[in-house]
Amino acid sequence: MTTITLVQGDITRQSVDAIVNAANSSLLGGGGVDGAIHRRGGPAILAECRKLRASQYGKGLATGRAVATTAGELDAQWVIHTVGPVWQGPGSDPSLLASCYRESLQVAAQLGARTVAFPAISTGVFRWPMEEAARVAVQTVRDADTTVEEVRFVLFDEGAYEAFAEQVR
Ligand code: AR6
Repeated sequence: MTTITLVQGDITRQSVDAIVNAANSSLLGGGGVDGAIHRRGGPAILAECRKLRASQYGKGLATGRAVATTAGELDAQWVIHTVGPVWQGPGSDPSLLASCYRESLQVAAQLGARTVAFPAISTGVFRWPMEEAARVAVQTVRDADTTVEEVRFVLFDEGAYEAFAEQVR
């Protein structure tokens, strides 16, 4: 049984086995959580991302998929990079967003991670409405059959925290 916990704060300050990054398909960094993770984690993360691009991810990481690297100087063993879908307006298909959570948990379990921190994937630059994203995130984690013991959602601001709290109640 996976325990879901909620924290308001900065995901790069968490002590967990794996930190999930809301990346883009290039795997080569960006703004938001992605920028923060690379800044605090240091150059080792980008070095591994470049190796992934030079080997099995020559075309980048597809939306909804996940892949792990070192966590560099973060207080974690791994960063799991996943690419959320961009919001296309009302009626957007949530299945690729659900896939991000499911695949990240699969990668985490394969690595032996017991504690995993997630940001609210796709709710920043990719514009997914927070309430909808929170519903998909919490439901997908609840439905996952995983050996991961704790999923910690790390929400940057109070609005995000409240949206997730609404789903966990
Ligand atoms: N800790 C926790 N949450 C954070 C942090 C942080 N340090 N910083 C931002 N957030 P975003 P996306 C929240 O834009 O929408 C990047 O450029 C933020 O408030 O990071 O999936 C990538 O390279 C928001 O609620 O990710 C991609 O190009 C949530 O994290 C693109 O953005 C996600 O916002 C991905 O967009």
